[in-house]
Amino acid sequence: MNIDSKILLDCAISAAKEAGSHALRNHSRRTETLKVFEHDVKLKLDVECQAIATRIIQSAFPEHAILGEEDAPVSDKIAPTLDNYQWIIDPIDGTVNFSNGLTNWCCSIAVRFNDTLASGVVYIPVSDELFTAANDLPAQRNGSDIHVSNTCKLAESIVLTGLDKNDGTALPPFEIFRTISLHTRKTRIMGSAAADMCQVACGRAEGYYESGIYIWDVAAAGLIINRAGGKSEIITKGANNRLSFLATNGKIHDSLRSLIPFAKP
Ligand code: LIP
Repeated sequence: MNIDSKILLDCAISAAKEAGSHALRNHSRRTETLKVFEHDVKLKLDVECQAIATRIIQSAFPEHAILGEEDAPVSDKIAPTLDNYQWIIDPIDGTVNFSNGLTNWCCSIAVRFNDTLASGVVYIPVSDELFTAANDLPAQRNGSDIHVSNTCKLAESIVLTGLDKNDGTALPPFEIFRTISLHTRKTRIMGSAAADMCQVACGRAEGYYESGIYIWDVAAAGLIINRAGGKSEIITKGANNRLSFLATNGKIHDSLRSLIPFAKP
């Protein structure tokens, strides 16, 4: 990898903080909608925040590729660039929460070199929490090192998850939810995958699993969990950047994994 991961990390921090702060400052505009789907919304602020992050990244690294949720191509190939760096942006992860005035949402930005994640940032504007990591730097929250919890028993664990809109190709998400709930202390659906995974990284929960999630929701936080001493893993890859994804404190990984069906998301 040619570029120092700290330089990439600093750029990701600027981009995530600028984009997240723009969303927070413009909270009164949170219902300005571009599209409404059955289970989702696309906001004007999603697009504005991605443009802010993109501008910051491209002014530092004009030749790098950008994969952003708001204009993602229908392909999961890395766009060819001079040096194979790709930035992965989710400008507002937890869009429906944000749009409804719920507080759990964040901005997530990762950069990878070929298939290796170099740096990742998740910024949660409402609590002003900045989670960061690089492949050769520790995971941190607001500049202090963080670690996953030491809980070893699934029965004593909190697992955060989401219920994807099952299109019939994946195994029924309610069944998976029920199975996980029966084996853990608590299961929670909080509505922002990247923010959820940061809770695992800093020891507030033990695991995260979702059967139909996208690369931009989990790229940065997956690296943050790994660098905090946990483990993250793509269980299966579907089309269009869609994944089934598991991330834990490492100690409950195998037990939680054994409950998860291996079907395409
Ligand atoms: C959302 C996730 C949420 C998940 C949804 C969705 P968005 O991301 O973070 O936890 O359950 O399926 O992908 O669309 O708000 O960026």
